[in-house]
Amino acid sequence: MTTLDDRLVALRTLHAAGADRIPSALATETAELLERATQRRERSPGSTVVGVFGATGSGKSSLVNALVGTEVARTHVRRPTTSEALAVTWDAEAAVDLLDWIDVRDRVVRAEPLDPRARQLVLLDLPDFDSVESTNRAEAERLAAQVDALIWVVDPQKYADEVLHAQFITPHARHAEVTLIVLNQVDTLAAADVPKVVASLREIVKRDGIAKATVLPVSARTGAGVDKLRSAIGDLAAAKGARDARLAADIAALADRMPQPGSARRPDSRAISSLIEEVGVAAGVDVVARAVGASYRKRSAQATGWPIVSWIARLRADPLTRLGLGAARTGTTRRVGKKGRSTPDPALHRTSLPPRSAAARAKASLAVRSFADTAATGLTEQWRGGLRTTAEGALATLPDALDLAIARTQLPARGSWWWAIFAIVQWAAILTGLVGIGWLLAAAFFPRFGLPAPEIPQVEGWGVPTLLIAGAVLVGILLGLLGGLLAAITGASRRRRARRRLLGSVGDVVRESVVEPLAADLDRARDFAAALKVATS
Ligand SMILES: Nc1nc2c(ncn2[C@@H]2O[C@H](COP(=O)(O)OP(=O)(O)OP(=O)(O)O)[C@@H](O)[C@H]2O)c(=O)[nH]1
Ligand SMILES: [Mg+2]
Repeated sequence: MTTLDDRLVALRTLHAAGADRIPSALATETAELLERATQRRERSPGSTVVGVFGATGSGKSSLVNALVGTEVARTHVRRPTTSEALAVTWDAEAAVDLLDWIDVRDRVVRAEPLDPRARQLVLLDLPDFDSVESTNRAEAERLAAQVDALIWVVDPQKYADEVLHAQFITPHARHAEVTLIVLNQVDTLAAADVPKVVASLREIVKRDGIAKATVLPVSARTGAGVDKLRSAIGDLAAAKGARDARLAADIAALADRMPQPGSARRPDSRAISSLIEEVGVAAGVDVVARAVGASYRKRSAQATGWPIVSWIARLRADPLTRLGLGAARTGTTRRVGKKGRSTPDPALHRTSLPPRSAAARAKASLAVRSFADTAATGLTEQWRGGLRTTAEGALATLPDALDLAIARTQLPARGSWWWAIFAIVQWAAILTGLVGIGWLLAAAFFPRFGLPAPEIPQVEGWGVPTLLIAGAVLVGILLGLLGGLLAAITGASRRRRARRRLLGSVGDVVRESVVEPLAADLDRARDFAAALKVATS
């Protein structure tokens, strides 16, 4: 069983989740209804306000008099007669608050209740709703929204009136539980015609949307049927549920007019991963990862290459530094620059990644938009539009956030332990080579200066100094080749690791600024749909 409290909670959800997804007029009505429900529930919980509505001359005032049993309301042949609402109460104290709130000034207090169960009844005689006086109509409409139960009074001439049915009864189709339809002036019909007119009226009301309406034939003039009407009013007042039933019907009627959001599932992890991949590639993850590999290879060549020529490598700029992602910014240590300036804070610093090409930017935008569209599948147009707006909002902040995330990513930048060993061996080889050269030079030139030439031992017919030189050159070449191979292998693994880390950073940004806001939208749609179900049940 759905209680009024459940419905009010649902209505609050509809208001919050539906904001800018439902037409603004509906949003305003929702806020007004929430306010009205709160106001009504704070006042006279035991009272039941029953309003008597109808066209001018249908006999509303006469009927109120007949019900009360004395002339409390003015009736007249001149039209319209009643221009201000009149309240009849049987417990003046209990209803004061309520009557102040609904702003009915004209009040009479009676002693003898029209039904024993209706001591806390407030009966309202109202101006006509189809009046030539627009203030009458406004007053009737205002109170139709505020009373707890509605009595529609029609007469045999105008019971099929279009205005009454289309503009008043149909919008209150949800209010059947708190609605009585009274066919007045049955004394003007031949007795045999009464059931026919009642049946015809019931049929029309059915078409209005009220399947099981209570239609009571009465005559205010002769008093026929008035007792039955009194007891029907007594039923409404006795249950004391009219107030809640009315508010529940208001909520249901309003919810009936709200657009369905449809239903959609949250994007799965595969879709999220491929979005991150696409956005990451567009943001230059591969450019940076390749630079990490190239930087490693360059530094490795510097450290392990043939020392005589490896200084040439030193002249080339480090590929990472060229991107504004120098080793100092990416490693754990922060170096102080050559001129004593400290390296810029990565949080403030932008990478100098080549400005993303129009094509790359378009690709990232497309990826985000199509992710949002896929996520919105199953939602109705209004809600899809909402997700699209969210995606556009994310796209506005995404490039900067990605740049920052890339700048902040800790890239693998340390050297390798084997560089030192290679360097030592390289230098040892060079020294060995120099010894060989010195030896040969000594053998050639010492005799000229009258010095004894050093002896040159032979191994397998080769002079030892020559072998030393050849060995040094060979070791240099071999180390160069081996170092290059190791640097290529390690560089590739550094590149892959850097790519993984960069995609990790990109993933954090994409999750926070794209996936989560869209998921929140989907949750909103789901909450709205659930609330709609409760409100209309
Ligand atoms: N024959 C007959 N005449 C009725 C009956 N009820 C009301 N009348 C007459 O219809 C006329 C209008 O009655 P009111 O009670 O003033 O009608 P109303 O609906 O209050 O009209 P407004 O205040 O102008 O909206 C009066 O002349 C009544 O005497 C009825 O049951 N039978
Ligand atoms: Mg009247």
